[in-house]
Amino acid sequence: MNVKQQSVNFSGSASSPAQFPRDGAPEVAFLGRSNVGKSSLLNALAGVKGLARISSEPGRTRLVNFFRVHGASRPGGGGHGDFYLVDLPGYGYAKAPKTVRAGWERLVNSYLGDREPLRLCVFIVDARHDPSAGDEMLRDWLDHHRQPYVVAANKIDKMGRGEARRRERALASALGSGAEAIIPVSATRRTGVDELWKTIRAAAFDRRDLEASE
Ligand SMILES: Nc1nc2c(ncn2[C@@H]2O[C@H](COP(=O)(O)OP(=O)(O)O)[C@@H](O)[C@H]2O)c(=O)[nH]1
Ligand SMILES: [Mg+2]
Repeated sequence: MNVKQQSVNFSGSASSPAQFPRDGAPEVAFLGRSNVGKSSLLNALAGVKGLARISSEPGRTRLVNFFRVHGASRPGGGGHGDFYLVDLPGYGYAKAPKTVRAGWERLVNSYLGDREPLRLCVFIVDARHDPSAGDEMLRDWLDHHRQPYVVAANKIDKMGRGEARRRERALASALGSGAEAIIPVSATRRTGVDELWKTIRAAAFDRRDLEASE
């Protein structure tokens, strides 16, 4: 990829589908429970510290945040273009009131069920733990809406290599066969971040999204 030409910047927040972008640029969505490292991973991918605010108050972010990637290239050549990284609100914050949870379900379900530009979901889990009830709910939604997704198993810096491999296998069997791949990552150490970025660009730049210029 041409690192010099690529840049990522915050594009806007939405509290309802009416506020989602309308330019039709492809989207790759990030989903996972609160505190799993979603913002950290977005920052690691963008290479910009503090782009997606790393929250010290889990559960507070209830908006869908759009980050526009400018001038990214398709892995293996074949063109370049713009797309959005979409940061969806996290789930599983125990103290969240019922009304907040219901609002989350509505917003995320409407996004997953009816978003034409969506090309891939990055489902982030904590590599150390088996899927939570919220993770299983999200997996069922992704399957139900037939959304392609990869699992990013984050925080592998907290374990050795043997344990990381064991956890990868455990997550693969716990999450079922719906995932296209399980990618072990560490947002803090940037482990696996390049591989994830490549997967994201390949999905975003489906041939139909590319400009004619090569
Ligand atoms: N050890 C470790 N900590 C991480 C990693 N990614 C995120 N964190 C920490 O986990 C906490 C939650 O991160 P954040 O990105 O705000 O999670 P979000 O709620 O999913 O957006 C923060 O204290 C991060 O520093 C990682 O790969 N390894
Ligand atoms: Mg966050």
